[in-house]
Amino acid sequence: MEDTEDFVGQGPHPVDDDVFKEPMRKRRRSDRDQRFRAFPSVEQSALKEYEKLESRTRRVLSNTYQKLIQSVFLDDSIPNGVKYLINRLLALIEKPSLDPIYIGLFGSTGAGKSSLINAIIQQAMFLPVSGESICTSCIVQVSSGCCEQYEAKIHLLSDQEWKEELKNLTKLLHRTEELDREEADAWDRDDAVEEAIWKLQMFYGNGAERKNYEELLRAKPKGKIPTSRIITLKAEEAGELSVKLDPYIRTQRRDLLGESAETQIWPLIKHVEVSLPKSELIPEGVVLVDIPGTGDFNSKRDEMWKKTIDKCSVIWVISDIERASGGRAHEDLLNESIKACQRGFCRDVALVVTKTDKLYLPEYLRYRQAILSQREAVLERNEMIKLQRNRILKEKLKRKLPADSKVLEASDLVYTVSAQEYWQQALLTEEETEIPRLRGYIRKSLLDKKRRMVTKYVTEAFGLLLLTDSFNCTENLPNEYLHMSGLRRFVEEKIQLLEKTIDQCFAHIEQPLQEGVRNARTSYRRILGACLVRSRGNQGFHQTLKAVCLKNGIYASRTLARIDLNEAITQPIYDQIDPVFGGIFRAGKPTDSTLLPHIDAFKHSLQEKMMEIGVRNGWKYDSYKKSFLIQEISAILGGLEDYILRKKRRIYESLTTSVQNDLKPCYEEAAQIAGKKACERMKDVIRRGVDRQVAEGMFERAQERMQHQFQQLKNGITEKVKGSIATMLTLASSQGDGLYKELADVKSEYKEMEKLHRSLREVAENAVLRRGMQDFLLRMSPSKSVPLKA
Ligand SMILES: Nc1nc2c(ncn2[C@@H]2O[C@H](COP(=O)(O)OP(=O)(O)OP(=O)(O)O)[C@@H](O)[C@H]2O)c(=O)[nH]1
Ligand SMILES: [Mg+2]
Repeated sequence: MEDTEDFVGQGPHPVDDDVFKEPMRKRRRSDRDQRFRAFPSVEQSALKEYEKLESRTRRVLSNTYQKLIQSVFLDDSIPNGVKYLINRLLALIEKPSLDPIYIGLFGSTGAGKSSLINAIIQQAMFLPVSGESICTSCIVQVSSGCCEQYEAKIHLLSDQEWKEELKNLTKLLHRTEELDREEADAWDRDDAVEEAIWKLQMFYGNGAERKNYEELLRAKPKGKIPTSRIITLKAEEAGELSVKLDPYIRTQRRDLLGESAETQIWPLIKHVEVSLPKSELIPEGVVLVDIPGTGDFNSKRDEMWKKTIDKCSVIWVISDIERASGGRAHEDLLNESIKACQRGFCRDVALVVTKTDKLYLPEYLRYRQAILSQREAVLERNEMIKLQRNRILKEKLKRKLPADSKVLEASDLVYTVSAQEYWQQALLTEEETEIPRLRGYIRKSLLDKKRRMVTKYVTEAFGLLLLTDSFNCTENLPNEYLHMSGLRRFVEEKIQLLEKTIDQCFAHIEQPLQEGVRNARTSYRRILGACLVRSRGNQGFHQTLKAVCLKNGIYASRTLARIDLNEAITQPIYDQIDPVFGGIFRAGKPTDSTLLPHIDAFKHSLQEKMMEIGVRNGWKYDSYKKSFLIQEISAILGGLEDYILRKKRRIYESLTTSVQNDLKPCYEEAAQIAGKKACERMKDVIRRGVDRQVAEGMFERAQERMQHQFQQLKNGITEKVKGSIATMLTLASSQGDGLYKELADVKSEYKEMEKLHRSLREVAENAVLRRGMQDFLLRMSPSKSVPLKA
């Protein structure tokens, strides 16, 4: 997709912007215009229309709500039907407008993540960057628009969380005296230990590393810790905030023990949130997340690291052009992102290759016949990389994700950017640095999400208004039909059928799961062996191994590749189930194994039945009751989708969780080992422990647990459906049963809501139309000589 920023202000507005002649106060209007400054006019119009639709829907809902509560306020008892209605209205009114879109920048140290964010937000040197050592120390979230100033919140570990960290750090350093000379040397070089010592010294001062847990609990920290556990920084200017923020974010060098107040609380920092004033460049509602490294030794931070990845709806895997292919770390990061698509909310993965300006021309030209300038060479290489990486990435995604995943439809999976050239423009134009293209990507993601959200919101609101209005409706309702056991029986049968379909759909996982377990049984020794050796040998490894055991098989630090024994030995199972698993939970084309389309089909069959009943009973064309039933079914089953997405993660992780659980005693035993040959003995305990567990059916248990999770999901789905539909039918058929009462007149609200619902289509059509016109104008424009890509 081509970026459209050039277009701003170029052409006339193709379509009258104000499709709804809304009597809007002046101030509010200009406020909204401000918020979309980041968008070119075409996208701006679409976003504004969706915002208008949403805010007007909210207004209608609040008016209705007010009228309703006024009309029942003095009643002794409020009928159940009305209660249901009031609760639903309130829930919808209070629903937050749009959860922010998290865009995760994920990459190894030095890849250029922070530099890229600085370029995107157009603030050179805002986040600290460094070419020499690991720079960003924690997760940093950057967003815009929430306040007038530049603001940062530094979130610290809670007291409890720090105590847990302290316990682990001291355990890691424990019994060092028992080491013999050789091992003491190794110990010195161990990363895990160095980091632990350094953290304790920084927080409590020199000598802290020799104290035990209880002593440290009584020790007084050097720095002052705010009771709120949040430090807030504010500034008028970006530069000013950047200076204040720097010591909190920048990784401190271990050889220079900082004495400043900021560095003293440094071991406590969990993550940092930065918000910019309204920005021209990143729209409100978007959060760019700088996710450094591959996890953290502290469990809380490590959990956050995973959760942060999972909450991203877009992940950009950032990699230095010189290391864009191959490289263990790069592959790990890619795999982790793909996993996030499986278990989390991620819908989109892209590869962003950075530092494209770095090219040594004589070297590049050696293998080329042509004579190229530096610039030509850079552009040529960019194209080549795009082609090549696009293909490789697609193949990889295809192996892991179902064939028609949304990600695979994307034409561009690869971006070649230069943050340095964005500022210098010595070689490339701004366009060619592809920073504007990434901004376009961000805007498109936001627009897509807004469209989905508003459509759902308006549809649901419409259903509620239908129901509210039907309370007062004099339409002759065929209550007897709704009462008839026929309809209930129909629904029951359909639910049974749904249950069966879900079973069939989940059954697709059985075979790959079994296959995976077989593979895991034959390969776990080899995998474990590979995890337990390090290229450097045992030297400096045994404390890391101890850390692995203290953390039940998982060790993550800023400097080493993540070690996760549980994940490693279950990987053969994941290799087998991944495509099927993704297939079950994806949205899109219905196949036997896809869950959501089955639920959709269920929805349609119920809705059809309602229509049929309506026709047979001579309901008017847009009878309230019929429409309400149809809308409400959509709302009930729409809510189910979120439920399923939330459960997905638990199911996916059940294999590793189960294995971790089973291996816990063995990790605990190994963590106790110290003294001579500790490393070998630890490995031994782990190997034997795993052997024993495997013999006792560890993988089979993991398989069972996953199957059990699937069953639970099925039960959850059918129970929810049963409950909601029963309520709905009771409501729909209960007029005259004392559940209903004459309510305030909401005719005008209903009419307005109906209009808003209709204009949903109009807005979508307008967007398509505008886009087409813009493309046409762009093609016609003589100033735009750059050919447009298809
Ligand atoms: N030549 C060139 N250098 C760049 C570019 N982008 C970043 N760099 C340099 O690469 C180095 C690392 O950049 P950072 O932005 O700190 O990398 P990071 O991914 O944030 O690294 P960590 O914070 O350690 O995870 C710095 O010296 C940057 O100046 C680029 O487009 N071109
Ligand atoms: Mg960084």
